Amino acid sequence: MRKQVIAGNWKMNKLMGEATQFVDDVKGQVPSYDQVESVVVAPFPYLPTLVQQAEGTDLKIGAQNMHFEESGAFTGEVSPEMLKDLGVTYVVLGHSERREMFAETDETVNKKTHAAFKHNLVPIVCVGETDEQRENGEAESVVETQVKAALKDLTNEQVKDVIIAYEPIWAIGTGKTATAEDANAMCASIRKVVNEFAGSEPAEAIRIQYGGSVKPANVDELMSQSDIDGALVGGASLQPDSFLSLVEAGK
Ligand code: G2H
Repeated sequence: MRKQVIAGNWKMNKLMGEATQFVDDVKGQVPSYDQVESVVVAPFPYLPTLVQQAEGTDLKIGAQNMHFEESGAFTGEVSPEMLKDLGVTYVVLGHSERREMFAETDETVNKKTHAAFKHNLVPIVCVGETDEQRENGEAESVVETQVKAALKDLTNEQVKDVIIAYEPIWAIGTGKTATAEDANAMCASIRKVVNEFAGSEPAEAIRIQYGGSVKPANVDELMSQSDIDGALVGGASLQPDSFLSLVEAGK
């Protein structure tokens, strides 16, 4: 039985006061970590404060990106060790917005995934096809290429601990959600790719989230699918009540 992971990706939203208020509001109300992993994925400046606020609760804190190098002349970047040092638990890698706007590639996503394991951070690796690729019948092959590239040269034990977030780009922030059946079909196809790539044990263990306009109204149906093990949620994760309904659906 795979434990669901519900992560709220705040993207570039909220000021410090709003961020801390949010964590105060939800930290005592999220389900037990044994039942579901509830994660707030916050902007870098808020991470140290939010980690301290959430300490000892069932709420975990994640980052939205990081560099793969340990340290050095990389102006504006944040290293894996810096995140670990702050007590961050999860890191989102290769979100489509970073692939599209900040030149993230399959190769950098793979390097970052290795770096995450080196520093005991749980990687949430995002994959997904564009509208055009789906219309051309290429969705599965595009996602297969991204998954194989991200997992390249990981050990099977590491593959088990990766979280993949399947986010069809046409469903992100658009209000369009993949049907639960379509989302599940792609998550099942990703699991098949992992099976071919690393064997049945990692394929059964790896968690695959769906992301793209997930909200309280559709989360139950999505989470009840056989191959969907959680959600990466943007817009609907910004309000405490909405975030709490989403994490409840992961139980
Ligand atoms: C996809 C998702 C969060 P939203 O980017 O990663 O955003 O739920 O707003 O579509």
